Amino acid sequence: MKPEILQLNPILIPSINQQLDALYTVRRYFEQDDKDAYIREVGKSIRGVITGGHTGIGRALMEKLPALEIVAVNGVGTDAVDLAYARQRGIPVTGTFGALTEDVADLALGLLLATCRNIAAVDRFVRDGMWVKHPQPSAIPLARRFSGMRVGIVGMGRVGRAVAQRVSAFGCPIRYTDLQPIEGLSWEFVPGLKALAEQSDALVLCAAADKAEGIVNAEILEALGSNGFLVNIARGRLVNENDLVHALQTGRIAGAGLDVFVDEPHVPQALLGMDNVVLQAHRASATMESRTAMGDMVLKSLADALAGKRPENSLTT
Ligand code: 8YV
Repeated sequence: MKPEILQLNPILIPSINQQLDALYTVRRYFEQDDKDAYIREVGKSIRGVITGGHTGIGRALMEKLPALEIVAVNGVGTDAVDLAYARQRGIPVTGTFGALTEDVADLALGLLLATCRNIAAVDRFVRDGMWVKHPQPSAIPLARRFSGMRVGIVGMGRVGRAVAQRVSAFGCPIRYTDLQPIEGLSWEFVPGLKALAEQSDALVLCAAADKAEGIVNAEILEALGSNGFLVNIARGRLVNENDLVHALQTGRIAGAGLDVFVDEPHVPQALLGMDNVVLQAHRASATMESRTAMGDMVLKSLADALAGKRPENSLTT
């Protein structure tokens, strides 16, 4: 009999789904209307869970899976998983560390450029026929030069470093903050987010959200200043969204490029009408390449755990 796996989010790579189906009985939780009834029906025999970084899995659901041997996160953020409870039960929780770094960093660059150069707003201007109606150059406000901007990176893990490498090519002085300075990095460490914001023209959030909820608040945005830009490709809850909306509405910061939000897929209504904000739909790792590499890592973690081996990427065992 094939082991039973509970899949909390869809996987968009057909070859990964084919391999999962060949090896396991895949219970597609995300397709169920009555999820509680479904868990009552299949919960006892589930040996593995696949979940997304944003979805994670809480204690309440894990408690209903008594045979659970692994939680494989199809992503790198494990902030939505109850790691302490998994640890207590000896359940490995794995992530796809390293598989999506380049694509997430690429999107950060895209958002930096798009925000500073008003790419999305000007695209709308052209599509809406406004260029023809208002051909005078003054119809579109001048943008800001990204090359040479002082970039502050919040969280210097794999993604933070990949962002730093990319912005170096634009001649940007780079500083970063993290829990502590990271050995072997040539970029300047700044202790404290406020000090980093004061010394940056653009802040890029690359930090894990586990213990950093709301760290970007009114005070930090004020420190970033009216010429400053914020890019978030990490987690929405790193930012106090009300403070961000207020800072954008009142010109306390210049603009924002956001891939992630507090209550996805809901985006604060006020942001939708702002031309100095570029919005994405939690897409930073959404490439064929990353998602294939991520799926391969999920398959490997499941296979290891269900064969009684400690998966290499386990954070809890
Ligand atoms: C994914 C993520 O969108 O890695 C993460 O933590 O949030 C994203 O890469 C998600 O995990 C895909 O399910």
